[in-house]
Amino acid sequence: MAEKLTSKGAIALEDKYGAHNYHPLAVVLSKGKGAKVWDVEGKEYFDFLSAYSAVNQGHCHPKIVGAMVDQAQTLTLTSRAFYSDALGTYEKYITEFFGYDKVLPMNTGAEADETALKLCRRWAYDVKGIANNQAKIIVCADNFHGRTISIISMSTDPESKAGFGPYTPGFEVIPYNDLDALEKALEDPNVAGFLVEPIQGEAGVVVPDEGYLTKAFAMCKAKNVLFIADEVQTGIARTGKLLACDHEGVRPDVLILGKALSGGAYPVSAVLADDEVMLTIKPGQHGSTFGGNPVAAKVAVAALEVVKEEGLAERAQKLGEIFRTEMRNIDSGMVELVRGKGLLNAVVIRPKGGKTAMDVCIKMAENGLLAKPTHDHIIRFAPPLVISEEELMEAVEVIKKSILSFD
Ligand code: IF1
Repeated sequence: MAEKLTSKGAIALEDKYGAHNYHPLAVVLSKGKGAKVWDVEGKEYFDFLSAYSAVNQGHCHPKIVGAMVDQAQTLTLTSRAFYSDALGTYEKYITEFFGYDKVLPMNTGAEADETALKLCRRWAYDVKGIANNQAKIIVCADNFHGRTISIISMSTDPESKAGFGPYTPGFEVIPYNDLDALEKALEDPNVAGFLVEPIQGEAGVVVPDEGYLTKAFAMCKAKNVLFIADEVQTGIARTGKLLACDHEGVRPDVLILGKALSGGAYPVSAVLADDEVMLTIKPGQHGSTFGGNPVAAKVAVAALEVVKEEGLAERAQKLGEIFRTEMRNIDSGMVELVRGKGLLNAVVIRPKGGKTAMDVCIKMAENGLLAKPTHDHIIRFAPPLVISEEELMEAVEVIKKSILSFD
């Protein structure tokens, strides 16, 4: 009988045999259910990262896992060389769910972003009539859209970008939440698209001014430029609406989804658009081995049904307001700023006595709550949207106790 793995043993294995492309918190998880996870020693935690907002429906949701297991025992993968009885049904469901003509199914968020970039360029040449290889796509400083070479070519974060050149051309970077900069950039007739996060997640849950998305969308339409929303992190009810763009009633020309599209059970991503954009990619011009596979199709339908059946957007809206109020009431100089929408929130930590956001996260882990800083002083708090109000208040007490322990 193999001896039970300890946290220490698990960390040693990853250190010796795994690439060092992450520096995880020293917590080794082995079980998850709803808003909670447990480490290998059986210690219980509230999960306030939700795998960067992929586990909105809660860990191991029975409906999603059930759909996955059923399909996995029936037919896992056919490739798109053939049809399957799961894909069309899923495509109908998701396009009606979000209100678009068509969906292009992929696996990871980065692949969906790359797919959106390719659709934008094809639309530029075949529909807008921009000269070949001249299409430009506007992006925002401090963006995060994934880790592929073309996506980091758009990045302004040295950590994500440095040392991976040469970079893909055709991107113009403007400041986020700056309509004058966007208006100026849109003067270029070769601009085909504007790719934007409705709330910048990795930048530290940066919420733009009210009306920014509406005005940006209108400016793009006035210049026949595609408004492309990356809702990989903000979508699927996370910010208190089905999509973060719904807070302003903006309907993106191209919608990018990932993460919680599967409830964290399986890599599922998607790009949604109407025919004028989507049909610019012809058979054989794009694809992926696993894109739209039967398991992904069934998992995504189940994950989206859970969002509706359990009213996750309304929950996120209500519990998010409670959370931000509680955070703002913490009587500590370390709480500099609280911001967010729905259950995508961040607390900016003012260092105290040399103690930083990371020290707060380590203390919270000791006290039974998992969260991680993004950049030096910002802690993102994003629990599964199925967290109960009672659990949320328990978690608030853990956060308070941890922060006040430094006072
Ligand atoms: C990491 C955070 C980072 C995303 C948006 C596309 C993708 C992501 C808005 C790509 C992915 C993940 C990636 C993960 C950490 C996490 C993240 F913002 F969520 F915190 F890195 F910035 N668009 N975000 O947030 O989706 O290919 O990962 O499925 O790379 O460390 P993916």
